[in-house]
Amino acid sequence: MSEEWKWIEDKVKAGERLTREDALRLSSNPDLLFLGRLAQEVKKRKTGDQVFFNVNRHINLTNICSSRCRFCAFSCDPGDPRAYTLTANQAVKIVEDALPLGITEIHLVSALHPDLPFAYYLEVVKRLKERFPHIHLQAFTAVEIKYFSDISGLSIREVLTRLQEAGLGSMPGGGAEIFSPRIRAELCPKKASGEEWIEVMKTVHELGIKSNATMLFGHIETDEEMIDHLLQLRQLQDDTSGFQSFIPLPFHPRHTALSHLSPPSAWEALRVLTLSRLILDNFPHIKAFWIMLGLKVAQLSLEFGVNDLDGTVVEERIVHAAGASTEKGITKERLIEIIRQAGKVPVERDTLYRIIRVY
Ligand code: V47
Repeated sequence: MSEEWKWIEDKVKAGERLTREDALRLSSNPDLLFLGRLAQEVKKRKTGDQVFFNVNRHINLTNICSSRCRFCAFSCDPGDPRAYTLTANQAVKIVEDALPLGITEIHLVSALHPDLPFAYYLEVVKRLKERFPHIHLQAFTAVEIKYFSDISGLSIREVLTRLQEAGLGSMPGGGAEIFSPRIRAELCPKKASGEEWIEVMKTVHELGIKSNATMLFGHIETDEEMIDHLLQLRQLQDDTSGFQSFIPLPFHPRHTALSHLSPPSAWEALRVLTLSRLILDNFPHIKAFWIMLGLKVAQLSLEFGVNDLDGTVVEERIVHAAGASTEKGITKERLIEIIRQAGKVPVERDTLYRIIRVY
């Protein structure tokens, strides 16, 4: 690497925090292998050669959604032939069927359903926890929590406390998209703003609930908007330390209102993963959601700052509605093989990153 970029190498080696200006400068560097080496250095410092994975089952309770974000091909209006809503019994049955896989986590998200009351979500959580007390329930995005507050008239804190009492263990990082008001006005004007997402997460962390954070990239965002998204997350993490992992999600345009856009390339995905690892110095884990990245890019990402692979999943609906051609799930054995092939040490974890087994 030329002298021009030595400053960043020095900063990363010294463990110094990147400024907004540093991040912007770095985002203009097209040398992906250089970025990857830097990100890998940060990752090694945090978790060595270990790569975490978990055995989980994703469940989407309904696809009927009043938000109808332009990037989403999964949601639909009531009355649409694709519309479905699971009963609590059906959700229980789905988990029962997944028990032989040895799942330790249920990843449960819903949509902004126009008619279902908050009591429905509480009931599902309660039933799942009663029936499967040993399985961790990671449920509902910050956007949904804000919506539950709106429809129930309860405060955000009260909504969270009731869900916690019913059995919620932690929260996924969805609904963050890109915090920029320009992007949200363009893509998802009907749901919680970036500021509201951050406010909800602040309360989540204050209550001692751990969460993840995501970013949807590869649509109409600029590098500046992406970096500001990362910096807002870094600031909140400084304040609360409540985030466990960060998951950049590559946009899949098929069947969405943005189907004229090309999906982000492998190069772009790896670039975003490396920048995330370098900027989010206070996040313990950067996670590759292989379902959206594709297994091949997800495996390569283990050389570009990623230390966590999600997961067995079993059934995924959101990006498969948007044309994803990946499998909907994967076996634990295959995840282990993929990590080993990349020269890393597979570590099965639970949702709170406690080690279950090192392979
Ligand atoms: O918020 C929606 C994204 C998210 C599309 O926290 C799309 O561990 C690509 O957040 N193309 C939901 N992405 C999924 C999510 C998630 C996934 C895995 C792990 C975790 C975690 C969280 O999916 C939404 C949105 O950003 N999304 N439509 C699309 N067409």
